[in-house]
Amino acid sequence: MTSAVKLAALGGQVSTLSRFRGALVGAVLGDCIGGEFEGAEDVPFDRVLQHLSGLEDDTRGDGILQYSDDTAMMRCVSHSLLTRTGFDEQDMARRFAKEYSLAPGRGYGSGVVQVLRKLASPQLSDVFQPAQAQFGGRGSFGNGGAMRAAPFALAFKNAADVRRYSRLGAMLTHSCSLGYNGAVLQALAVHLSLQGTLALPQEFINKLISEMEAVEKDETAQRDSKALNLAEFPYCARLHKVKELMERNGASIEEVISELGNGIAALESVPTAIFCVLHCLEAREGLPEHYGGLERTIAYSLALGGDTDTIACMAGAIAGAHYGILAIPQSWQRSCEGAEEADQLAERLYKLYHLERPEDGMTMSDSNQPHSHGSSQHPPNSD
Ligand code: R7I
Ligand code: MG
Repeated sequence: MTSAVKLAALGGQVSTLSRFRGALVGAVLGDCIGGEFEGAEDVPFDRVLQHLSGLEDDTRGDGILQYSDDTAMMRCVSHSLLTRTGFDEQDMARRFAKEYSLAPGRGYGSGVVQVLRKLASPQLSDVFQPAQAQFGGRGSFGNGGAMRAAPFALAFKNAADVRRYSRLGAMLTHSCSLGYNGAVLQALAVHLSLQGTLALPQEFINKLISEMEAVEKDETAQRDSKALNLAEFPYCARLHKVKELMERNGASIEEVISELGNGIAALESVPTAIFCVLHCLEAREGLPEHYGGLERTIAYSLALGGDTDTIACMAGAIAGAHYGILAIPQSWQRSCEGAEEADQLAERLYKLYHLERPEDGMTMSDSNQPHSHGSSQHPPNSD
């Protein structure tokens, strides 16, 4: 039986609007709800559950949990892809810079703010250049490219486009391969989840491993992992650990943190987010029985501590694409700033995804160079 047939047999409905809405709203919720524990070392389940039950209190008002840079930048990505009907690096870069200048206090990484300030310069012609100057010229390996990658999976149907544009979109701020390949992995995970692949978890993880084997073959990726003293094919190595932890079924929080990480580096957080989703496909000890899979995923991501908002944001996008919008409690949505807008953006991205584009069906040759990649059918505008 082919995968598609197997998924159909499992009743997996493919790429429904509900999945698109779930993905973007799930991401915003992870960001807003996860902010409470950002940087915490040890987060007992009791504290997580107390925080989450507080969201059910109607007297607290709407939008009380504010979003951070994760959602701020994801909004920019969505608006840019929608306005330009595709990827336009100039437009996206300008939106990042403008968003940062209007609301600099959203918790941006300390390095990326230098990039965002440079991107605001009207004299700048190469929008990839400021990112390349970061960290002694190697670029950032932070998870800032990955945290905002979900909309690429919602805008492009073909895996090759998802890979290509999530990479370029990340390179506007993160030019180290560990940074942009984390974004590619996150976007591919959302892409597969939208198609119902999480109904077969082994297939999901194996597919991600084979995708990343191709991605990490790249010469720059090989060079960067060597320079940073990492294993060859570092994302593949982490994804194999995810598989081992899944097979162990019942790994402790401490084991998960020590084997996968919970930090601000993309390598220490994207595979972790993927594990959170896979681990929470079934009921878990310490989490309420009435919780559905999306609630479990967000709760579990918070319990890992560390970069909780970003890990929950990435896990929320992947899980939301699997369970759909109806699995997200209304009270959680009401509590989070930006959830309503994310829902509307997801609906518009759904239309873009299904739009017939001239390049559909053509084979895309992936290039290592960030230039000459505007897929937009319009010249950059200045809005
Ligand atoms: O990756 P980025 O946008 O933000 C990462 C996290 C997210 O959780 C955000 O929500 C925010 O809270 O922070 O920001 P960057 O500044 O590019 O990278 C984040 C941090 O990773 C940097 O401030 C550095 O501490 C570290 N880092 C590096 N350190 C040494 N060498 C990233 N790249 C390097 C490097 O090459
Ligand atoms: Mg964060």
